[in-house]
Amino acid sequence: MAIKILALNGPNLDRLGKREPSVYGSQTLADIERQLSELAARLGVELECRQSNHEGFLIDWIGAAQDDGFAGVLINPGAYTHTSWALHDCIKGAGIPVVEVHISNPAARESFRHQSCVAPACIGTVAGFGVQSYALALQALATRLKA
Ligand code: CA2
Repeated sequence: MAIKILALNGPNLDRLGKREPSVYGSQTLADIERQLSELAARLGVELECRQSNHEGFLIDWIGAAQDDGFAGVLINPGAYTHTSWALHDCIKGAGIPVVEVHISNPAARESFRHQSCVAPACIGTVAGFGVQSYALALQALATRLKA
């Protein structure tokens, strides 16, 4: 059975490519998801991509991921990264590895972005490599799941 990975994007990431290209690049979320799906096929894993602006949807999806047959999760939680202990708790209880992804490097930005609520619950974080952060995170997670 193929390894299934769930790729989640949080609030405002549906607007990528439309604003702030100097920080987040000019690719849209659809571009990123297409490239990530192509990479997943090359890596021999199945990928499902979802986005929500609502914290509760992200929590529901992570909470159900293992029962839904996913072996791991990639998540860019957007600004919930810095506020959501609810996401932290659900990642802790997910039962499968979760990797945090960021396009920018939050540690090099405003001080309110320096804390990640989700990082302590994740197996790792990839940040600061532009949209390539997603590909690096997928490669790392797929390697971990195949090991
Ligand atoms: O660097 C990242 O990936 C972030 O998760 C992006 C979040 C930000 O709050 C985090 O600190 C770091 C924000 C995403 C908002 O993206 C927009 C893109 C275009 C237009 C408006 C927002």
